[in-house]
Amino acid sequence: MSVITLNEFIIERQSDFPYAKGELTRLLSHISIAAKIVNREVNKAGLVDILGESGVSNIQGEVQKKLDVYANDQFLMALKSSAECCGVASEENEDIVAFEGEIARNGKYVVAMDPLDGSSNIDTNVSIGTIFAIYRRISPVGHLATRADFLQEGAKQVAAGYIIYGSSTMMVYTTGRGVNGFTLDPSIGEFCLSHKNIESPTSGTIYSINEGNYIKFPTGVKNYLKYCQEKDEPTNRPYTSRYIGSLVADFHRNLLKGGIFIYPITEQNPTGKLRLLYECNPMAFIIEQAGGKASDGYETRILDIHPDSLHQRVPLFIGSWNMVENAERFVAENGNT
Ligand code: AHM
Ligand code: MG
Repeated sequence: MSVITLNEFIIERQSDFPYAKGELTRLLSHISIAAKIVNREVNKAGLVDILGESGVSNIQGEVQKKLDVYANDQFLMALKSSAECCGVASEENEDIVAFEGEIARNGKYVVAMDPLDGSSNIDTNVSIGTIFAIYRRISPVGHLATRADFLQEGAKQVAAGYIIYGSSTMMVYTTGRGVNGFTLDPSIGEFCLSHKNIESPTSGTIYSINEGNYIKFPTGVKNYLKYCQEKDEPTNRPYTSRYIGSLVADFHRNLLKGGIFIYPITEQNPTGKLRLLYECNPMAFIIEQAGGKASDGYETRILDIHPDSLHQRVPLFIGSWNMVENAERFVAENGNT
């Protein structure tokens, strides 16, 4: 049986990319190496004293776990040494990290990332992930990266992807020519093409939302949930509720099976919880490339939102096209209440 590794695939597809000079190839390849290193640590996390809280809070006041810090360090190192990336915006760093040194300053790309998403699930052996978005810088090559390089609409992404550290480890990415998934074969240490040209079903029967926040949901979201739970055989309702609490894992399941993930505004998070730059935008790029839809629930496409700040939060409605459109309709009928 012939196996196509991630690196072979990236090189094969290099000519698809409008600026193909091997730069993006090297960048993606460095991300995949860091992913393997993080995967190794995730897998042995229960065995060594790496679990538990590191005692420092990130800028959003959430307590960082040790693996968050470890993953952040690994990806920063890999991106810096790729020589293609001049700076990183990470969930774990308040400001951008602009790489010093002539080689890095000559990099044409910046990366926004959540190095370890779903961190509340780390110490219970539940799937977690890494999410990344790659942009071409707008500041001049040869200089330090600037914040403006990262504050671009999601529609400007040149590539985006995620790694899911689950029952198996996968990397899924797009460069705007469809979505492909690679499963890590631990026996050879390579990501191998396992999910070619992923297309998300236009409709599905799964809805994913933290229903613990129900009382404070906008009326339109409450009504949509009631719709999901009502019996109606022609539309396959009631739907099934599935919520892991790791965006990557919830998204990945719904991408393959068909479903909708919603993180609306709540009392605790009045503008939504998930971060535009490194959680919503990359997932929105991927779902659109797979034939699905991503919006803020108020008919604004996620990829069209112009970011004002690095850690901006937005509501997220994402998944199968028909389901997202239907949920938007429920929200539109009730306004923002
Ligand atoms: P994190 O980046 O601190 O891990 O938070 C993001 C996570 C997402 O993975 C997940 O979809 C969401 O937070 C779950 O939030 P909640 O626990 O409020 O349902
Ligand atoms: Mg995180």
